[in-house]
Amino acid sequence: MTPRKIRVLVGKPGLDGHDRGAKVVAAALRDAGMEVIYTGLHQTPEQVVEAAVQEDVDVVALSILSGAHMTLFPDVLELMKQRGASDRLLTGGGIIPAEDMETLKQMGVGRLFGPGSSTQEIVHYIRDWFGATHGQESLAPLPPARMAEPMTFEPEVTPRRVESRSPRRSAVKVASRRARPARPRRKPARPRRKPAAARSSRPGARTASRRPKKARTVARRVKARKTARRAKRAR
Ligand code: B12
Repeated sequence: MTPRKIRVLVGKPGLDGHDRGAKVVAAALRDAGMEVIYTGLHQTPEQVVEAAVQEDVDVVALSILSGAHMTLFPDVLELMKQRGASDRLLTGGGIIPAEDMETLKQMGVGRLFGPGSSTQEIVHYIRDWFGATHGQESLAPLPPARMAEPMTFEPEVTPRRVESRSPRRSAVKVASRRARPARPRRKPARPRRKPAAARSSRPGARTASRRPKKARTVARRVKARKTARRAKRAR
């Protein structure tokens, strides 16, 4: 038999919205040379099994973090039997207690993986099952490991050493600061204007010039009105 790609359906059955694990596992299986179909969120067991039959996959891999694994795995397993797909592997992972993993295994479900499982372990488990079921000659070699992309972005938070001003606190503490591009240097400030009193040689200019312009105009008008009233009375 000629080697061929392993076909995997990654399914998210039920109301579970945790899709990070499913996407991480799907990406790891794809990087290991498998053909991966991801169903997306909120699928019924019927939809998952229908997609598996239509796509003729070797492996049905479910991700369940909602706690509904004891209903969803047996439902999918039963539907796979009904659709003549019981020779395919049903595996998966998520938040599944060890005793539930054991019970599901007794029912015919494959190995299940909990939080923190290595994706390489998952890849090897599926490859081992495929090799054992279809013969080692049907197993395509693993593609070369993908090199990690070099980091091209600036870290958002950079440590900064801050001198503490308080003698009671430790002399130096480490604070974090958002990394910002360096600000352009400010222009040197213009020399401040001399106060009006210093500029003017007129006596009394100091008090007058200190008042705001509007106040000065009002004061002048009041004075003029008073003088006019006095002149009227004198007449
Ligand atoms: C991130 C997170 C969220 C995010 C989800 C973001 C997203 N898009 O995925 C948000 C904030 C949305 C969220 C919401 C909720 N969450 Co939440 N969440 C988590 C948290 C902290 C981490 C999950 C995660 O992404 N891990 C990282 C991935 C890479 O790991 P993983 O999914 O576990 O996948 C690994 C394995 O499980 C396994 N695996 C998983 N899937 C598959 C599939 C296959 C095919 C295979 C082979 C292996 C495999 O391999 C993966 C690699 O190691 C967990 C706690 C925890 N430590 O697990 C709680 C947790 C899953 N959440 C929980 C809960 C209760 C909720 C909410 C109901 C809270 C609420 N009351 O609103 C909601 C439900 C939202 C919904 N619509 O379903 C509970 C679930 C309890 C349970 N089932 O018994 C947990 C366990 C927290 C807790 N300790 O109580 N959550």
